[in-house]
Amino acid sequence: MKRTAALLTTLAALSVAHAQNVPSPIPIGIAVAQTSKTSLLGQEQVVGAQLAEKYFNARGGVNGTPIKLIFQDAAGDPNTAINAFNALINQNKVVGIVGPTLSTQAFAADPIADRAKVPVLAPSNTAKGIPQIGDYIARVSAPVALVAPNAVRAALKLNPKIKKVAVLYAQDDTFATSETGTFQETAKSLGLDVVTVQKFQTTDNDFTTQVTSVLGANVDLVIISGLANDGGNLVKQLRQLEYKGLIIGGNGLNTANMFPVCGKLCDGVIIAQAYNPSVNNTANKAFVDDYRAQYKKDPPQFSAQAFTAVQVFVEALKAVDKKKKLSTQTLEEARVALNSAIIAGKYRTPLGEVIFDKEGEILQKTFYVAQIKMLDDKNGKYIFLR
Ligand code: 1QQ
Repeated sequence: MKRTAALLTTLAALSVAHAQNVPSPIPIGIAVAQTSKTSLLGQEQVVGAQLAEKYFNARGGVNGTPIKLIFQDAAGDPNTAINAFNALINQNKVVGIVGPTLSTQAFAADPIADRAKVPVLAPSNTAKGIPQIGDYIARVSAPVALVAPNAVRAALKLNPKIKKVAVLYAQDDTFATSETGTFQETAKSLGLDVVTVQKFQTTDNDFTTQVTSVLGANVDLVIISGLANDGGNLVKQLRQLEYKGLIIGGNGLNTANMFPVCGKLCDGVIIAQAYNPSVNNTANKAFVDDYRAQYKKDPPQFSAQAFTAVQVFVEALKAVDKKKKLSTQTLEEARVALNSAIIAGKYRTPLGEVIFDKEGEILQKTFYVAQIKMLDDKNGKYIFLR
């Protein structure tokens, strides 16, 4: 028994001594929602990341060494995100992680990567406080506090007579709770009256109680902070019960995968965007062309943000590799260097020019607003208002 223990200690010491160098291809982890209801958002991220892998590998990868994306399904819960992060860090030995999909998950999983000194690029975590989770956490998804107000301003432009507002939010989602705060402050600062605030759960399907309150309050704008499935059902039930005014959806409703949920009744929903397919630079043009060739439509925000996260990793890895060949660096060494390089770089991405502040917060200049135009029961498109 004692001998076995001694042997194990020796083996452990040996494996530390032979700490692994960065392999070729260079493994980058992707931990987004591939299953669960959150996959309505995550599927678009998978596509964006894959397009980036193909695009950058076709252009020499990291100074001649290809990258390889390794997917671990982070699904929709904090625990499933934690499992995906652990697998990527300890088994797949990735240099960095793109993920998870939800802020709620990020608050649980990011501290694990931070403690392991593995850089994380959040592709869609927009709640307050994400980059502040730790030194190794940065995001390419602009904070909701900057993006969401644009939707309220756009709604007022469409209907300057708006006065009374109803606000609804999913109280079991950290992001939705963060976002509704922003929406409510914005509405008030623009002189609107928030006459009712209704709560729901992301797992709810029946919104009769909330819709009845909204109709009773006689509002001309409804603002929803939830996720795609619950948000879509809420839109549907508002329209079925004859709510006629404008509807703003938050970032959790920002996917074409919501279209089959509310069908034609999704028509007219206004959603602020951190991406516009008309961004004029090389990376975005290639991204839009590749996406259109495959899906016959314009790419959505979540795909563009995932593409951008992979791009930032690739370009920061190039900078690290230039200083010292990645193949001669241990994984631990490379992860630390990569983290510093991310913050130091400047990137021309589908989102436009991306730089970070020293905490890892994205400094993005331009935001947009789009309105859903349904073409039939399942398909629709985003018309950009600005
Ligand atoms: C967050 C979000 C999600 C709703 C986008 C996938 O913005 O959780 O922060």
